[in-house]
Amino acid sequence: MDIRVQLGVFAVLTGCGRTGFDVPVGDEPFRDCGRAEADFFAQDVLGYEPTLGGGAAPEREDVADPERALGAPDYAPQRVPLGTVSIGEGGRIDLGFGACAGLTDGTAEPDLVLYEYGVPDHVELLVRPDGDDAFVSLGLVTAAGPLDLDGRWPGADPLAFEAIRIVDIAGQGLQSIETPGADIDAVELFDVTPR
Ligand SMILES: [Ca+2]
Ligand SMILES: [Ca+2]
Repeated sequence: MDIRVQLGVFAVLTGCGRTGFDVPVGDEPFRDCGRAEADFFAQDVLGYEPTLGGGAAPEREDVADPERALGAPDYAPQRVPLGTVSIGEGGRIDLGFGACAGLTDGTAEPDLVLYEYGVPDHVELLVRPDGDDAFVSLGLVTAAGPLDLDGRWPGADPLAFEAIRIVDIAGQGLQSIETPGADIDAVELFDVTPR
């Protein structure tokens, strides 16, 4: 190769400039999973079936809105909307995390918090591992407070999960026709990873 051609090739290569890591993305700051507070809370309603267990749908309109389970906890007892969604006697709700998946820490420390209003109900908690189609049951939990998932997960730790399913156990907890089943305010993740 002629020296001038070699220099030309070198100039073209170095003229490429920025690598893929620092190419500007418009005026918006580059945002991936885990930078915003919202990434650590449920972001999408994937399913809501309050009558699945054969019970009636909630009588209060505001608690029949599954989006009340999204974002940071905002339950307020004297307000309409209350800030919670009632999942119905034996009903269920499926929630996703946008561009994120929840990530367990591989130890017995908590990985997730279920925020529930009022008397703690028992629910079945299921997770859908990242990239899978099916939910896997992690057993019965009390639907209030921090939960370790690793001790309940039959597979290898840590677990990345893209969605959770909360199923109410009928016939227990405070039974009300206005707000039947577990009353979910929010779901918070301790750690996340991009899906
Ligand atoms: Ca854990
Ligand atoms: Ca809420």
